[in-house]
Amino acid sequence: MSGVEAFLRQAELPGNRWGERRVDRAFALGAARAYVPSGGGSADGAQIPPRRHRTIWISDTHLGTRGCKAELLLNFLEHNTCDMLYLVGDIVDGWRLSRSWFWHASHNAVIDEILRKAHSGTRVIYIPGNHDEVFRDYAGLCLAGVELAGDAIHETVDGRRLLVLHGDHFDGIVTYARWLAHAGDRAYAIALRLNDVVAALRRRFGLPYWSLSRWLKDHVKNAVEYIGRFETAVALEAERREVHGVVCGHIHKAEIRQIGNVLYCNDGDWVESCTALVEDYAGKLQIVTWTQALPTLQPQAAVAQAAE
Ligand SMILES: [Mn+2]
Repeated sequence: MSGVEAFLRQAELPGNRWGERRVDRAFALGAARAYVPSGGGSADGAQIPPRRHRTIWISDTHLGTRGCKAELLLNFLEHNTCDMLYLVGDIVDGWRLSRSWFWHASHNAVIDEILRKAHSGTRVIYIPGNHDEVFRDYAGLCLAGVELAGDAIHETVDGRRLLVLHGDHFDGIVTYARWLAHAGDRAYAIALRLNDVVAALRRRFGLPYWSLSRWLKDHVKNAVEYIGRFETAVALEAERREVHGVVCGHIHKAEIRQIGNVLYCNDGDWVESCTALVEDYAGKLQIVTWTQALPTLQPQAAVAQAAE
């Protein structure tokens, strides 16, 4: 039994069909790497030193659903190291409706890579979201080297205190146009499927990845309003907790901006925008969009982007 199986069995997840879909890690990694166009054989990362960060935050990976960009996520995790890794909720999804449970070899590889980080010195803190709320019952425990928490206070290297939480608790306050901004709604699922069609077409024509659903969020008035209200609600909570800033996920919209006295950070997602929030050793916070960072690993992709 692998570490991750032990991890999940311990949690006694309903509808866990892990055993049926088990594949060995070598195959999983091979399949995942085959997805990324190799661009001169550099995609295996052998010659590329990983980028070092003090802290990485990722959320809304939605492993267990078709929408998860697990291959890109695995590639990101393999090329980026950190002292602390925060998993800010909605990491695994889909087990409540077993019909929609989708588990690919690359999804296993992502979990294995996270556990590998945990076992080789990275402190991994998992703050469950609404799609993986089953783990909320285990807050305070450490499973397979991963610390579970309801929320957390992160201190940056320059001494700022950041409240880290998923963000779904603010849904009750914010009720505008969730259909687009909230993962799990039917319209959102349709937008994501359309997104994949667009992505496949663009790949066919050698164009870089571009997210339709992200574009909609930026341009549809209701969604823009919803996102604004969500961000304000989260910032108010941070102010109430007397911290310098907040890191959350949930709405699949990466952002770093000042809201009043609070630095609002959202690490985005891995179903459409493929983003992470990172802190360097000077305390500088930054959003990494892995679909843009990839061309530096892949010369061919970089050419395609330049030609657009
Ligand atoms: Mn969520």
